[in-house]
Amino acid sequence: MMETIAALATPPLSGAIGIIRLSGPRSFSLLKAVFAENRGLPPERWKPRVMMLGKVIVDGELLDAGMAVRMIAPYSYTGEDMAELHMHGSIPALRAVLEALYLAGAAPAKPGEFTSRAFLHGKMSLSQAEAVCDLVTAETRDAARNAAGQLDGKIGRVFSDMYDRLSGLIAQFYAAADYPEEYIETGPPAEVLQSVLETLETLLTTLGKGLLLREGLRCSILGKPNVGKSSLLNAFAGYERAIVSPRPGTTRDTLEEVVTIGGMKLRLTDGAGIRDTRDDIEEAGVKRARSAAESAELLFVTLDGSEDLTQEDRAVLDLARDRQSLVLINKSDLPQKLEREQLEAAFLHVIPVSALTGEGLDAVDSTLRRLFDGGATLYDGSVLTNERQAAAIRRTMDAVRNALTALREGVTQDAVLAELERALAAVGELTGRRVREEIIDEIFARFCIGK
Ligand SMILES: Nc1nc2c(ncn2[C@@H]2O[C@H](COP(=O)(O)OP(=O)(O)O)[C@@H](O)[C@H]2O)c(=O)[nH]1
Ligand SMILES: [Mg+2]
Repeated sequence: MMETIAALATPPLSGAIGIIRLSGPRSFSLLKAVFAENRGLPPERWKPRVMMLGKVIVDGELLDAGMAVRMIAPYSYTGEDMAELHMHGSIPALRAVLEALYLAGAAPAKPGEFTSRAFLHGKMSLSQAEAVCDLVTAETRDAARNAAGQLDGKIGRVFSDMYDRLSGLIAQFYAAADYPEEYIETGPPAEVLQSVLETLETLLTTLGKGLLLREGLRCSILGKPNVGKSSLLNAFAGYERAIVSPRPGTTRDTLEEVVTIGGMKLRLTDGAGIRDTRDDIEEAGVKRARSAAESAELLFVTLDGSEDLTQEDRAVLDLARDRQSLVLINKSDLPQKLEREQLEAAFLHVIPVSALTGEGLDAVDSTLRRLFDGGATLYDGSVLTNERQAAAIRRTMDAVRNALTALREGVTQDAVLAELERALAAVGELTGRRVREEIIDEIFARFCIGK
């Protein structure tokens, strides 16, 4: 018998509403410990999936007015009996209700336990469960849309189709061995395997974009002191992330801020201005800024448009040569001195901006949009974002390739079958049909409580 779990499903912050979820066989009776429907109707008699108005009462003490709803197994998110209590988002009141529920016998839900129960009860596949986590933690519209597509089963259908094709093939091999006289061929094995390989290969090629979507692109703001690097970081972040000062050499540590520009998630770093210095702390900062720039996938080379180009600027521009970079000519609100022709000859994207007025930031936005595939990739759930899935796909492909080789070389059927079984096991890890408990635990541990 499964325990009945309870948790706060909304963030632990004060807000308009706070929702407590219950799942398990005792959901309805436990709800009675904290909620009284206005006409005195016990949850067991409520129409399922209809919100009931009532009072939140703990130990005879009125805590809130709220609404509650029940869902009857298997017609719920988890597939179990479930109840939700919608209260005002008052942290002390919500906490009191949770404590009362735990005292009455509910178990505190572990991270991801609602979704893992949904998976265990067959309400969703493993890739759909993983998509729940991706959707909740998505930071850009593309990431959210892709996760929603996967939640809808987009990638899961590919996996389960793979599973069916491989298990069909295995059955065919066994049938041929056991009942050669009734041997029915559903398709030439080599062709089935080849098409499985192609499908998986295509999926795997989307991983790079998927990881970018998840992890973001590392982008370094690079320039000599005082050109407005920290001001630009703040302008992109939308708040005063870094200290800005007219004094050169203010920023020493590297600061990172996750921002969305051109629909792209960027890990934007700002650091010390690049110059030769005798100050050993600043020197350490310059070193860090250089190494951040080296590992970055994109550079925002920043210049001060109100000044002539200096030797220090040229040294910075040298660092950006042959790198994916945008040259930002900052302080466009001031009278301009900097000559742009030479720069435009050497760099593809030279954009005047003003961190002060925000001028030109939209051009940075549209340039990035164009640079990074200009919306060519449809993030509709067909983009692989998950390393675990990628690893299982690689193992499947490896086994399928071995099976193909074995087939072609005409070795024993047993050898082919062993590889096919290995491929099936790897695909089973993708769908969740044959997945070890540790893997499941690991997946759901990434969730937050209440999901
Ligand atoms: N007029 C103007 N001043 C700016 C602009 N961006 C930065 N500044 C000023 O330039 C100075 C240096 O800015 P800061 O962001 O600290 O430069 P950093 O050393 O490159 O990080 C500060 O006084 C800023 O107020 C801009 O777009 N226009
Ligand atoms: Mg700075």
